[in-house]
Amino acid sequence: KESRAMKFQRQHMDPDSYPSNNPNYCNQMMRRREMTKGSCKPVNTFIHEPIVDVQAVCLQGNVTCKNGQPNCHRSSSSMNITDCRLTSGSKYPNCVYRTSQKERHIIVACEGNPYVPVHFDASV
Ligand code: CPA
Repeated sequence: KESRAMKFQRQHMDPDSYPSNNPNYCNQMMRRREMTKGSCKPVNTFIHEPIVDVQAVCLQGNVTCKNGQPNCHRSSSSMNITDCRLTSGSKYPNCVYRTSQKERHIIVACEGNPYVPVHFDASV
């Protein structure tokens, strides 16, 4: 079974593709990473940094998560990310996304032992 840590990696990690200016990146990746099955996931962020650097965020500044839980962490450095947002006219099963490259601090929720990312909370 897929663990929550593995699910985070499937949904949010893409270390090997450097933010390209491919306007179809989100359309392709949201489908390839299985976020367009059953419904179109409305918002999703991909992180283009080494996995070790993203795991290390769990040891960085502690912040409150959007849901009020205390287990969120803000990266001390900004990271290369791609923000994928479902376009307003998009109708399942045709999930159409807007792709935007950004350099932001990321906020992730961490859990477990080892204490690793399990949820992407926000980019700031
Ligand atoms: P995901 O990381 O799979 O916010 C809803 C989804 O949208 C969320 O999915 C992340 C994504 N998103 C994004 N980029 C943004 C904004 C949103 O990618 N800029 O969440 C995994 C699971 O974690 C969900 O079932 C909800 C759960 N969760 C929420 N808060 C949590 C917490 N503090 N600790 C553990 N799990 C939490």
